[in-house]
Amino acid sequence: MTTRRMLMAAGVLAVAAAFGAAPATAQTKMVLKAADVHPLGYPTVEAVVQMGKKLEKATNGRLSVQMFPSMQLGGEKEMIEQAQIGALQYARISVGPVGSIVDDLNVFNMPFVFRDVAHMRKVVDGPIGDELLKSIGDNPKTGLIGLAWMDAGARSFYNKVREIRKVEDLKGLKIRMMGNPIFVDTMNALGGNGVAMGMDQVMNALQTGVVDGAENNPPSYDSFGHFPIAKNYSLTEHLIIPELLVFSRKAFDAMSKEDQALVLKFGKETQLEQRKLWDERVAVSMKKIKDAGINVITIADKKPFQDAVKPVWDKYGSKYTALVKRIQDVK
Ligand code: GTR
Repeated sequence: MTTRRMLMAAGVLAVAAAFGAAPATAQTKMVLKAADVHPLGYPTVEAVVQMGKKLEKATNGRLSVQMFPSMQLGGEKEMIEQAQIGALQYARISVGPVGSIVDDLNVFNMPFVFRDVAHMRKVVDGPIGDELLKSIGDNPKTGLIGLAWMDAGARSFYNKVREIRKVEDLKGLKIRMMGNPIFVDTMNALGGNGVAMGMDQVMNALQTGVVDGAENNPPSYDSFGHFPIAKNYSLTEHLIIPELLVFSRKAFDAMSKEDQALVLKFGKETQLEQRKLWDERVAVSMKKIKDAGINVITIADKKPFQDAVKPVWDKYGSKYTALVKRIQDVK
Protein backbone atom coordinates (compact mmCIF):
# COMPACT_ATOMS: atom_id res chain seq x y z
CA MET A 1 0.00 0.00 0.00
CA THR A 2 1.32 3.44 -0.88
CA THR A 3 1.43 6.08 1.82
CA ARG A 4 -1.30 8.00 -0.01
CA ARG A 5 -3.62 5.01 -0.11
CA MET A 6 -2.91 4.26 3.53
CA LEU A 7 -3.82 7.82 4.47
CA MET A 8 -6.98 7.54 2.44
CA ALA A 9 -7.94 4.27 4.08
CA ALA A 10 -7.28 5.79 7.48
CA GLY A 11 -9.40 8.76 6.52
CA VAL A 12 -12.32 6.58 5.52
CA LEU A 13 -12.10 4.70 8.81
CA ALA A 14 -11.90 7.95 10.78
CA VAL A 15 -14.95 9.36 9.00
CA ALA A 16 -16.85 6.11 9.47
CA ALA A 17 -15.96 6.09 13.16
CA ALA A 18 -16.93 9.75 13.57
CA PHE A 19 -20.38 9.03 12.15
CA GLY A 20 -20.66 5.83 14.09
CA ALA A 21 -21.00 4.09 10.77
CA ALA A 22 -18.43 1.32 11.04
CA PRO A 23 -20.67 -1.67 10.45
CA ALA A 24 -18.02 -4.39 10.57
CA THR A 25 -18.72 -6.43 13.70
CA ALA A 26 -15.06 -7.38 13.75
CA GLN A 27 -14.31 -3.78 14.69
CA THR A 28 -16.84 -3.51 17.47
CA LYS A 29 -15.46 -3.12 20.95
CA MET A 30 -16.81 -5.77 23.27
CA VAL A 31 -16.55 -6.22 27.01
CA LEU A 32 -17.07 -9.88 27.87
CA LYS A 33 -18.47 -10.46 31.35
CA ALA A 34 -17.05 -13.26 33.47
CA ALA A 35 -18.27 -14.52 36.83
CA ASP A 36 -17.02 -16.75 39.62
CA VAL A 37 -18.17 -17.49 43.15
CA HIS A 38 -14.60 -16.99 44.38
CA PRO A 39 -12.86 -13.69 45.17
CA LEU A 40 -10.15 -11.91 43.19
CA GLY A 41 -6.81 -13.66 43.59
CA TYR A 42 -8.36 -17.14 43.86
CA PRO A 43 -6.76 -19.46 41.25
CA THR A 44 -9.85 -19.81 39.03
CA VAL A 45 -10.52 -16.06 39.10
CA GLU A 46 -6.89 -15.14 38.51
CA ALA A 47 -6.63 -17.52 35.55
CA VAL A 48 -9.63 -15.88 33.87
CA VAL A 49 -8.33 -12.38 34.61
CA GLN A 50 -5.01 -13.31 32.98
CA MET A 51 -6.84 -14.81 30.02
CA GLY A 52 -8.71 -11.52 29.63
CA LYS A 53 -5.41 -9.65 29.43
CA LYS A 54 -4.22 -11.95 26.66
CA LEU A 55 -7.46 -11.43 24.76
CA GLU A 56 -7.16 -7.70 25.14
CA LYS A 57 -3.56 -7.70 23.93
CA ALA A 58 -4.31 -9.92 20.92
CA THR A 59 -7.15 -7.65 19.79
CA ASN A 60 -5.56 -4.29 20.64
CA GLY A 61 -8.19 -3.73 23.31
CA ARG A 62 -11.18 -4.52 21.10
CA LEU A 63 -12.13 -7.52 23.25
CA SER A 64 -11.73 -7.41 27.01
CA VAL A 65 -12.99 -9.31 30.03
CA GLN A 66 -14.72 -7.79 33.02
CA MET A 67 -14.65 -10.05 36.05
CA PHE A 68 -17.52 -10.26 38.54
CA PRO A 69 -16.01 -12.25 41.43
CA SER A 70 -17.32 -13.25 44.88
CA MET A 71 -20.85 -14.29 43.88
CA GLN A 72 -21.67 -10.76 42.73
CA LEU A 73 -23.89 -12.32 40.08
CA GLY A 74 -25.26 -15.01 42.41
CA GLY A 75 -24.43 -18.66 42.92
CA GLU A 76 -23.40 -21.10 40.19
CA LYS A 77 -26.99 -21.99 39.27
CA GLU A 78 -27.72 -18.33 38.57
CA MET A 79 -24.46 -17.96 36.64
CA ILE A 80 -25.40 -20.86 34.38
CA GLU A 81 -28.82 -19.32 33.70
CA GLN A 82 -27.29 -15.95 32.87
CA ALA A 83 -24.77 -17.51 30.49
CA GLN A 84 -27.57 -19.45 28.78
CA ILE A 85 -29.46 -16.26 27.97
CA GLY A 86 -26.28 -14.42 26.98
CA ALA A 87 -26.33 -11.92 29.87
CA LEU A 88 -22.97 -13.33 30.94
CA GLN A 89 -20.28 -14.61 28.60
CA TYR A 90 -17.83 -16.57 30.77
CA ALA A 91 -18.90 -18.66 33.75
CA ARG A 92 -16.42 -20.59 35.85
CA ILE A 93 -18.40 -23.28 37.59
CA SER A 94 -18.01 -26.67 39.21
CA VAL A 95 -19.06 -29.80 37.32
CA GLY A 96 -21.40 -30.38 40.30
CA PRO A 97 -24.28 -28.20 39.07
CA VAL A 98 -23.53 -28.83 35.37
CA GLY A 99 -24.22 -32.55 35.81
CA SER A 100 -27.93 -31.76 35.89
CA ILE A 101 -27.66 -30.33 32.34
CA VAL A 102 -25.19 -32.76 30.75
CA ASP A 103 -25.79 -36.16 32.27
CA ASP A 104 -22.49 -37.71 31.11
CA LEU A 105 -20.61 -35.14 33.17
CA ASN A 106 -22.15 -36.64 36.29
CA VAL A 107 -19.58 -39.39 36.04
CA PHE A 108 -17.10 -36.89 37.53
CA ASN A 109 -19.55 -36.24 40.37
CA MET A 110 -19.50 -39.85 41.57
CA PRO A 111 -17.78 -40.38 44.92
CA PHE A 112 -14.27 -41.83 44.69
CA VAL A 113 -14.43 -42.09 40.89
CA PHE A 114 -10.79 -41.00 40.65
CA ARG A 115 -7.94 -42.67 42.53
CA ASP A 116 -6.44 -39.30 43.36
CA VAL A 117 -5.97 -35.78 41.97
CA ALA A 118 -3.16 -36.90 39.64
CA HIS A 119 -5.54 -39.46 38.11
CA MET A 120 -8.23 -36.81 37.58
CA ARG A 121 -5.70 -34.58 35.81
CA LYS A 122 -4.65 -37.36 33.44
CA VAL A 123 -8.30 -38.01 32.61
CA VAL A 124 -9.28 -34.39 31.92
CA ASP A 125 -6.08 -33.79 29.92
CA GLY A 126 -6.75 -36.83 27.73
CA PRO A 127 -9.41 -38.00 25.26
CA ILE A 128 -12.13 -38.47 27.92
CA GLY A 129 -11.70 -34.88 29.06
CA ASP A 130 -11.81 -33.64 25.46
CA GLU A 131 -14.94 -35.62 24.67
CA LEU A 132 -16.85 -34.50 27.74
CA LEU A 133 -15.85 -30.88 27.27
CA LYS A 134 -17.01 -31.06 23.66
CA SER A 135 -20.28 -32.71 24.64
CA ILE A 136 -21.33 -29.51 26.41
CA GLY A 137 -21.17 -27.49 23.19
CA ASP A 138 -22.48 -30.32 21.01
CA ASN A 139 -25.75 -30.39 22.89
CA PRO A 140 -27.68 -27.24 21.87
CA LYS A 141 -29.92 -27.57 24.93
CA THR A 142 -27.09 -26.63 27.27
CA GLY A 143 -26.78 -23.13 25.81
CA LEU A 144 -23.09 -23.37 26.74
CA ILE A 145 -19.71 -24.16 25.21
CA GLY A 146 -17.02 -25.89 27.27
CA LEU A 147 -13.69 -24.07 27.04
CA ALA A 148 -11.45 -25.70 29.65
CA TRP A 149 -11.21 -27.82 32.76
CA MET A 150 -9.89 -26.28 35.91
CA ASP A 151 -8.58 -27.88 39.07
CA ALA A 152 -10.39 -27.99 42.38
CA GLY A 153 -8.33 -30.70 44.06
CA ALA A 154 -10.21 -33.03 46.41
CA ARG A 155 -13.15 -32.27 48.70
CA SER A 156 -13.17 -33.31 52.35
CA PHE A 157 -15.61 -32.90 55.25
CA TYR A 158 -15.47 -30.14 57.84
CA ASN A 159 -17.85 -29.61 60.71
CA LYS A 160 -18.23 -27.85 64.03
CA VAL A 161 -19.47 -30.81 66.11
CA ARG A 162 -16.82 -33.52 66.24
CA GLU A 163 -13.85 -35.21 64.65
CA ILE A 164 -14.61 -37.48 61.71
CA ARG A 165 -12.24 -40.41 61.65
CA LYS A 166 -14.60 -43.25 60.77
CA VAL A 167 -17.76 -43.43 58.68
CA GLU A 168 -19.82 -43.80 61.88
CA ASP A 169 -18.64 -40.37 63.06
CA LEU A 170 -20.73 -38.74 60.31
CA LYS A 171 -23.95 -40.21 61.70
CA GLY A 172 -26.71 -37.65 62.03
CA LEU A 173 -24.57 -34.65 61.04
CA LYS A 174 -26.25 -32.12 58.74
CA ILE A 175 -23.77 -31.48 55.98
CA ARG A 176 -24.17 -28.97 53.17
CA MET A 177 -23.65 -30.50 49.74
CA MET A 178 -23.75 -28.88 46.30
CA GLY A 179 -27.08 -28.91 44.46
CA ASN A 180 -27.06 -32.28 42.72
CA PRO A 181 -28.92 -35.39 43.98
CA ILE A 182 -25.74 -37.49 43.70
CA PHE A 183 -24.11 -35.47 46.45
CA VAL A 184 -27.07 -35.59 48.82
CA ASP A 185 -27.30 -39.35 48.28
CA THR A 186 -23.56 -39.65 48.92
CA MET A 187 -23.87 -37.90 52.25
CA ASN A 188 -26.89 -39.93 53.22
CA ALA A 189 -25.14 -43.18 52.31
CA LEU A 190 -22.36 -42.16 54.69
CA GLY A 191 -24.90 -41.81 57.50
CA GLY A 192 -25.26 -38.03 57.67
CA ASN A 193 -28.01 -35.77 56.38
CA GLY A 194 -27.11 -34.12 53.08
CA VAL A 195 -28.52 -30.61 52.71
CA ALA A 196 -28.32 -29.14 49.20
CA MET A 197 -27.75 -25.40 48.86
CA GLY A 198 -25.77 -22.88 46.82
CA MET A 199 -22.53 -21.50 48.20
CA ASP A 200 -24.22 -18.12 48.66
CA GLN A 201 -26.18 -19.60 51.60
CA VAL A 202 -23.57 -21.73 53.33
CA MET A 203 -21.98 -19.18 55.68
CA ASN A 204 -25.34 -18.23 57.13
CA ALA A 205 -26.39 -21.89 57.41
CA LEU A 206 -23.20 -22.72 59.32
CA GLN A 207 -23.59 -19.76 61.65
CA THR A 208 -27.24 -20.44 62.45
CA GLY A 209 -26.83 -24.20 62.77
CA VAL A 210 -28.99 -25.07 59.76
CA VAL A 211 -26.00 -27.26 58.90
CA ASP A 212 -23.22 -28.63 61.13
CA GLY A 213 -20.67 -28.61 58.37
CA ALA A 214 -19.90 -28.82 54.69
CA GLU A 215 -17.19 -30.27 52.45
CA ASN A 216 -14.67 -28.64 50.21
CA ASN A 217 -11.04 -28.41 49.12
CA PRO A 218 -8.50 -26.52 51.28
CA PRO A 219 -8.51 -23.28 49.22
CA SER A 220 -12.32 -23.01 49.41
CA TYR A 221 -12.45 -23.95 53.11
CA ASP A 222 -9.96 -21.15 53.65
CA SER A 223 -11.29 -18.59 51.20
CA PHE A 224 -14.98 -18.82 52.12
CA GLY A 225 -13.96 -18.25 55.76
CA HIS A 226 -15.56 -21.47 57.02
CA PHE A 227 -12.52 -22.80 58.88
CA PRO A 228 -12.79 -20.60 61.99
CA ILE A 229 -16.40 -21.82 62.44
CA ALA A 230 -16.14 -25.51 61.51
CA LYS A 231 -12.80 -26.53 62.96
CA ASN A 232 -12.68 -30.29 62.33
CA TYR A 233 -11.31 -30.97 58.84
CA SER A 234 -11.13 -34.66 57.92
CA LEU A 235 -9.26 -35.44 54.72
CA THR A 236 -11.73 -37.97 53.31
CA GLU A 237 -11.19 -36.72 49.73
CA HIS A 238 -14.50 -38.35 48.78
CA LEU A 239 -15.13 -36.13 45.75
CA ILE A 240 -12.56 -35.01 43.20
CA ILE A 241 -14.59 -32.78 40.93
CA PRO A 242 -12.96 -30.80 38.17
CA GLU A 243 -14.31 -27.35 37.38
CA LEU A 244 -15.30 -25.83 34.09
CA LEU A 245 -14.81 -22.62 32.22
CA VAL A 246 -17.83 -22.29 29.93
CA PHE A 247 -18.92 -19.66 27.44
CA SER A 248 -22.43 -18.57 26.50
CA ARG A 249 -23.54 -20.28 23.27
CA LYS A 250 -25.74 -17.30 22.44
CA ALA A 251 -22.85 -14.85 22.78
CA PHE A 252 -20.50 -17.20 20.92
CA ASP A 253 -22.82 -17.52 17.93
CA ALA A 254 -22.98 -13.72 17.64
CA MET A 255 -19.18 -13.40 17.30
CA SER A 256 -17.05 -13.45 14.17
CA LYS A 257 -15.18 -16.67 13.34
CA GLU A 258 -11.88 -14.98 14.26
CA ASP A 259 -13.14 -13.91 17.66
CA GLN A 260 -14.61 -17.34 18.30
CA ALA A 261 -11.20 -18.85 17.57
CA LEU A 262 -9.57 -16.50 20.08
CA VAL A 263 -12.15 -17.34 22.75
CA LEU A 264 -11.52 -21.05 22.24
CA LYS A 265 -7.73 -20.73 22.13
CA PHE A 266 -7.23 -18.53 25.18
CA GLY A 267 -9.97 -20.39 27.04
CA LYS A 268 -8.20 -23.71 26.59
CA GLU A 269 -4.88 -22.20 27.67
CA THR A 270 -6.32 -21.44 31.12
CA GLN A 271 -6.41 -25.17 31.88
CA LEU A 272 -2.71 -25.53 32.67
CA GLU A 273 -2.26 -21.93 33.80
CA GLN A 274 -4.95 -22.33 36.47
CA ARG A 275 -3.45 -25.65 37.58
CA LYS A 276 -0.14 -24.01 38.41
CA LEU A 277 -1.91 -21.32 40.44
CA TRP A 278 -3.98 -24.03 42.10
CA ASP A 279 -1.01 -26.04 43.38
CA GLU A 280 0.56 -22.90 44.84
CA ARG A 281 -2.70 -21.97 46.54
CA VAL A 282 -3.29 -25.42 48.08
CA ALA A 283 0.04 -25.16 49.88
CA VAL A 284 -0.72 -21.62 51.11
CA SER A 285 -4.22 -22.52 52.32
CA MET A 286 -3.12 -25.70 54.07
CA LYS A 287 -0.47 -23.75 55.95
CA LYS A 288 -2.97 -21.07 56.93
CA ILE A 289 -5.46 -23.69 58.16
CA LYS A 290 -2.83 -25.51 60.20
CA ASP A 291 -1.37 -22.28 61.60
CA ALA A 292 -4.88 -21.34 62.76
CA GLY A 293 -4.90 -24.49 64.90
CA ILE A 294 -7.52 -26.32 62.85
CA ASN A 295 -7.89 -30.00 63.66
CA VAL A 296 -6.73 -31.51 60.34
CA ILE A 297 -7.35 -35.25 60.40
CA THR A 298 -5.69 -37.58 57.90
CA ILE A 299 -7.76 -40.61 56.92
CA ALA A 300 -5.27 -43.40 56.38
CA ASP A 301 -7.81 -45.99 55.27
CA LYS A 302 -10.51 -44.66 52.94
CA LYS A 303 -11.88 -48.12 52.14
CA PRO A 304 -14.77 -47.99 54.67
CA PHE A 305 -15.88 -44.65 53.14
CA GLN A 306 -15.64 -46.14 49.64
CA ASP A 307 -17.65 -49.18 50.71
CA ALA A 308 -20.33 -47.04 52.34
CA VAL A 309 -21.11 -45.13 49.13
CA LYS A 310 -21.90 -48.33 47.21
CA PRO A 311 -25.66 -47.52 47.18
CA VAL A 312 -24.83 -44.35 45.22
CA TRP A 313 -22.98 -46.39 42.63
CA ASP A 314 -25.85 -48.89 42.50
CA LYS A 315 -28.32 -46.08 41.89
CA TYR A 316 -26.42 -43.95 39.35
CA GLY A 317 -23.37 -45.92 38.25
CA SER A 318 -24.77 -48.42 35.75
CA LYS A 319 -25.27 -45.91 32.94
CA TYR A 320 -21.62 -44.89 33.18
CA THR A 321 -20.15 -48.40 33.25
CA ALA A 322 -18.26 -48.06 29.97
CA LEU A 323 -17.02 -44.58 30.78
CA VAL A 324 -15.95 -45.57 34.29
CA LYS A 325 -14.00 -48.50 32.87
CA ARG A 326 -12.16 -46.09 30.55
CA ILE A 327 -11.48 -43.74 33.47
CA GLN A 328 -10.10 -46.58 35.58
CA ASP A 329 -7.89 -47.70 32.70
CA VAL A 330 -6.13 -44.33 32.66
CA LYS A 331 -2.93 -45.06 34.58
C1 GTR B 1 -15.70 -24.79 45.28
C2 GTR B 1 -15.79 -24.64 43.80
C3 GTR B 1 -16.99 -23.82 43.42
C4 GTR B 1 -18.24 -24.33 44.09
C5 GTR B 1 -18.02 -24.48 45.57
C6 GTR B 1 -19.25 -25.07 46.26
O1 GTR B 1 -14.66 -25.69 45.56
O2 GTR B 1 -14.66 -23.99 43.31
O3 GTR B 1 -17.10 -23.85 42.03
O4 GTR B 1 -18.56 -25.57 43.55
O5 GTR B 1 -16.90 -25.29 45.82
O6 GTR B 1 -19.09 -25.97 47.08
O7 GTR B 1 -20.37 -24.62 45.98
